[in-house]
Amino acid sequence: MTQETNNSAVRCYIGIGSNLANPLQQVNSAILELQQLENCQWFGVSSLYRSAPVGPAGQDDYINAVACLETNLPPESLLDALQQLENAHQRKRIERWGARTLDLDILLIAQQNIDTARLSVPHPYIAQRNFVLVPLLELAGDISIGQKSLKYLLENCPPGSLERL
Ligand code: A4P
Ligand code: MG
Repeated sequence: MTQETNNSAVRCYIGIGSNLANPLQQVNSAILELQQLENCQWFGVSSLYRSAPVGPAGQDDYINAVACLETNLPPESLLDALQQLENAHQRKRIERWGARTLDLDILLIAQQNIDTARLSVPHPYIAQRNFVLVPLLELAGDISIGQKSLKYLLENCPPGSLERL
């Protein structure tokens, strides 16, 4: 598929999550697939974490990680590419924050603020989730979101069970 691109590449952070159908395998294969994305240059991935579910009760624990890449895809084309990967993992959208085989969220695109019908960047819940902030800190210890450092956001984040694998 030919994709529209911009001239300059921007650094993006992608949240990876799974709590269905062998989550560890889902996340590991998503990491390989992200490395193959067209028009994207791979910069690496955090450790993997096991985290308690946020959302409807009765779900299994999640495996979470954060990946870093640079791309010259426009933001909504990057979202399209990530949603294609989710669909390839038989992702079913049944309930908000419900169990899923694979969730790929755009956490940050450089310092951009995006608010369209399909896309909010920075990801709206980034500051409430230690399973996002802790792996992000591994990759980008010195970045700020808005005016706040990652370390500050983490100190003020609601606690949640998180285990590095
Ligand atoms: N969308 C808007 N902004 C973005 C963005 N920055 N990145 C839109 C990706 N998508 C974005 O997403 C719904 C719509 O959000 C998309 O069609 C896109 O246009 P979805 O993935 O279909 O639904 P969702 O994931 O259930 O909704 P939402 O609000 O994105 O949920 P989250 O924030 O992804 O939370 N607990 C643990 N421990 N670990 C987890 O990873 N994840 C969730 C999902 C809940 N609880 C969790 C975890
Ligand atoms: Mg999502």
